Amino acid sequence: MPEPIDLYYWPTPNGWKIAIILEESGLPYNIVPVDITAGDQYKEDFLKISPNNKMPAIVDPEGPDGERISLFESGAILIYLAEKTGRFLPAPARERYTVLQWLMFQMGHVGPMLGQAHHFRKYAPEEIPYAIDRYTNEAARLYGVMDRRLAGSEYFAGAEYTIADIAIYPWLVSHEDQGQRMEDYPNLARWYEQVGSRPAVRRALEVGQDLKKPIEDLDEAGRERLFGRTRR
Ligand SMILES: N[C@@H](CCC(=O)N[C@@H](CS)C(=O)NCC(=O)O)C(=O)O
Repeated sequence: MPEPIDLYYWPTPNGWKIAIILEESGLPYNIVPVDITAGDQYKEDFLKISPNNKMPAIVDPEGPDGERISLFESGAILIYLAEKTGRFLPAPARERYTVLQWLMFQMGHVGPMLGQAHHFRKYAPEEIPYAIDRYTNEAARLYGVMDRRLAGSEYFAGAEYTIADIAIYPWLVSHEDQGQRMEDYPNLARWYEQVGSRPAVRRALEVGQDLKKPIEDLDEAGRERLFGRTRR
């Protein structure tokens, strides 16, 4: 049995990605909570692992050379765990690049833009119509791109479920908060249902739910730590 991986985690879409691949692959892991509402992401020991002060991050005592390895950025962690387990990232070059292409699409667009849509629609202290329109429109454009891709493909990278699906799914869980209706995107809705009914995905979305504090309940200091101008 391999040694457990430490998953530095808070129950958010980027955290869920790694919980999903760990649940799918059956690798043993420990949760190390990083309460991003309490400022844990700025603690010195965490910054040594994740210098951009974001979770998720992992520490695997058994890296590729048998030595301890730490990694931040969920896309890199997904690639690492897929290569470690030999699952969810096919080896043949053409298939592999197709997966990486959709994974990068998630990292560069789906995560950042849907995150902004959610933020300006739900958490911004004042209503800014320009920002709400800009990011809601961008969210709709991205949902359209995904819907068209899934019209001709069972999963994002083809016939197989891969780390591209694992990366994208968690970001669509809050589609209503991004101003989107799943019924407007029938191919995406079919995929969303299919991926969301996988037992490992359902288990992963429950990981650390007991830790979660609704952002609406944060006090002024907590909001400042998460969204404010003085963040370092
Ligand atoms: N590109 C990063 C984004 C990670 C990220 O944005 N994490 C957020 C929570 S979803 C976080 O840790 N926020 C804390 C902060 O910004 O201080 C990844 O995919 O790992």
